[in-house]
Amino acid sequence: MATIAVSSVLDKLGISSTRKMFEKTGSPEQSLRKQSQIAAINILYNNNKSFRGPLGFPISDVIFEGQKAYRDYAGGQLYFTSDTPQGSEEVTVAQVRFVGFHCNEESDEWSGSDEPYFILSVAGANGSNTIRMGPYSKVNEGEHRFEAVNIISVGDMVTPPVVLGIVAMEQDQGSPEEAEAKVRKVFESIEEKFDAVAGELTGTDTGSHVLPEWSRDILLGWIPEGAAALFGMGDDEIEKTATVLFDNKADLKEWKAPAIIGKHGNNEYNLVLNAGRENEGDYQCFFKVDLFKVTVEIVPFAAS
Ligand SMILES: [Ca+2]
Ligand SMILES: [Ca+2]
Ligand SMILES: [Ca+2]
Repeated sequence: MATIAVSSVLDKLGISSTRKMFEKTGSPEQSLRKQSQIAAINILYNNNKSFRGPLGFPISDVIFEGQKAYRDYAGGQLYFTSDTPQGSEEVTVAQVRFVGFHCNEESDEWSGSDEPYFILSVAGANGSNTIRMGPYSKVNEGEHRFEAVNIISVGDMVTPPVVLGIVAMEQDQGSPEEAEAKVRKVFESIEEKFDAVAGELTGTDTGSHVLPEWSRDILLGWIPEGAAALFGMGDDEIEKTATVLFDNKADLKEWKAPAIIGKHGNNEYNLVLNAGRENEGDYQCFFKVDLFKVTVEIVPFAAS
């Protein structure tokens, strides 16, 4: 029977009473064995950097099935098979690829064509990356450009859900490098904010979303910050948008990426996002978003 020495859990929590352990788990479970298992799973989660690590946010409470106890996370699972909790060796990570754009409408400035560029960022609870595509020269209404560039790749080990941010700009006299650096900095500050709250995570909310409300605020809060950072940059801003991907608990349980919509050039896409503003141009951006399973080493329970 999977069980755990209560004393080892109390030791690791630095407390001496089981009543305190019950308070810490916040679970209504009455069984001391089950309470110890919940506490041990939480300890193992923290050993693995809680939501800043490969497991990401919890998508279930601790579930008891016969002698088994486990908790599902966006990235993987922590469970008991013997007397110490263990982690799944495979975790789920997200990949987001930009496959190009279509110009629905040019700006109304004097030149005969536009020079759009796209600053693309992906941020999750445990990582972020920002790239810039363009400026593309001489873009006219009705034209396509084809790309196949990952914003985050499997190797970046970013656990879903993620936020995909698009800052679409049109170059005139400004510096795309500078704009990119400013957006990158805004996204790096998201990670700093996450670091500041890591370790305070308790319990789960019960909705269908994976992202707790406070994390959603942090992940989407970059839009006003980005607006301030990019103000007066010399290039025209077309639009800033943010989309949350893989935030549905059911999708992560079934490990499901969106269905393929079609091909842009030679590359499949399963996500189309629009970026446009009246008189500044209008673009459709094409993406392929995926979930992959990768092997990871879970820091063991005994490590703390
Ligand atoms: Ca034109
Ligand atoms: Ca221009
Ligand atoms: Ca312009």
